[in-house]
Amino acid sequence: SEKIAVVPGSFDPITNGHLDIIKRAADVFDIVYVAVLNNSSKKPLFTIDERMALMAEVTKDIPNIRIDSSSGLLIDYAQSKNAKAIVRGLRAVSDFEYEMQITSMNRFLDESIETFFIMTKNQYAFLSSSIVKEVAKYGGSVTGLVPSEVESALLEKFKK
Ligand code: COD
Repeated sequence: SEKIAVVPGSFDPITNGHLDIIKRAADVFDIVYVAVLNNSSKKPLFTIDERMALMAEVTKDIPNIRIDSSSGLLIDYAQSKNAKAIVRGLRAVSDFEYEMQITSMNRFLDESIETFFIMTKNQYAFLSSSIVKEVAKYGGSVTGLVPSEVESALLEKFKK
């Protein structure tokens, strides 16, 4: 049967680090749902629709990827898609504590859905949406850190 995975995140906006994780997940699983979700502890810059549109644009050449969103719990979403796996990316040690918390909570809610971690490539180890937004906000260049579509969207957002 088809192996289905969900790659969840805020993706506000998608960076090359996220994109790398998504591509690597799509190499392993038959179908990958990229779920653009709200993280209640973050205040988003882009709306869910804007984030989904950017995500669709930069993944359009990968046939087994589906872009989606949900306003509820990740685990309910994963169940609704019949997913066997949740895939997360890991950067530095700093991600570890937080990822452990989410993973054990999701396992408590449904222990049949396994969480897998893909370790970031060295060049993306210190890359985050927040740092990209910070630099773009003050007019710095983020070329090479995000897809060009995202770079344009950031320029547009911060245009005075
Ligand atoms: N290299 C590799 N991986 C990276 C990089 C990078 N440079 N940057 C980020 N990542 C990884 C992150 O570690 C994460 O795995 C993924 O990419 C997405 O990152 P973010 O920051 O966009 O997403 P988060 O961490 O804000 O996502 C949190 C969720 C939205 C998944 C979470 O809040 C959630 O599940 N919300 C829905 C409600 C819910 O179910 N809550 C209970 C969860 S216990």
